[in-house]
Amino acid sequence: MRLRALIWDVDGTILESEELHRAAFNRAFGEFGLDWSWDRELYGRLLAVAGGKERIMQYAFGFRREELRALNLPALVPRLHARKTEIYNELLASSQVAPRPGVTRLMAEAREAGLRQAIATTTSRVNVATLLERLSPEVRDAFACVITGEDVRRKKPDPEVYVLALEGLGLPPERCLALEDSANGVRAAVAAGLRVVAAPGEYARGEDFSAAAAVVEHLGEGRQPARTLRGPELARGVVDVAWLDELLASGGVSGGGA
Ligand code: XBP
Ligand code: MG
Repeated sequence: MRLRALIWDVDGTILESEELHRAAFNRAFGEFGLDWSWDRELYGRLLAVAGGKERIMQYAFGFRREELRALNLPALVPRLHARKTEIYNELLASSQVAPRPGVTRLMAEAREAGLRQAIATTTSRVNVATLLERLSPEVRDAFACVITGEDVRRKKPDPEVYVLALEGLGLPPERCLALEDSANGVRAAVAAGLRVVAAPGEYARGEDFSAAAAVVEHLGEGRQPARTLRGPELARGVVDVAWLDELLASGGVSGGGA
């Protein structure tokens, strides 16, 4: 089998978590006495910037310039983001948000097939730890390395996080596949030499996935078969190891929107 490893994005890919992030940001703003509130439409635009601290800075400079003088952003943003992260982890630990269809199935299948697995995310490390706590032990232990926002100087669409994940796996990109939900994430993985399967997340639908080797509705499982939006058909209604290996061997079809 050509395929040796899967590299997983987190937010939007493993689970639809951005609504929990958005709620955490808004609650932190309120606790800090800021009359900032990110609705879905604005948050969808702000997600073009990966990384919560960077996103807050982008918002302050882009939408609250008149307040900048009164705000000591370099001191405020780290404290504000640290509180947001605490709130996010409380929400994640108590929420009913489950992994997306097919995610835990494919993680377990990949482990059974002897594939190595890694995580490459721009979210904060503690967020990933809380998420993994919610997965079964055999799935949680399947990850050979976890690269997070704290491990990189430049976040997606920069390839750094994927380059570090490949180093952690000790594998060349040609033997791996990345799983992503956003155009930024696809660009980061492709720039690291990887082929990518995109399953557009709730905030990323309509983005440009032309650089992905294939685009699917989601990864599919028993009662929730998945459709291909671009690329090889899912004959069994699911993204499984055999389909991924064939995609990699075929050279992957990049190009053409989905
Ligand atoms: C998504 C992100 C993160 C989260 C917020 O990460 O860009 O910034 O939106 O988490 P990915 P933080 O899709 O790469 O998993 O506030 O911890 O950054
Ligand atoms: Mg993502």
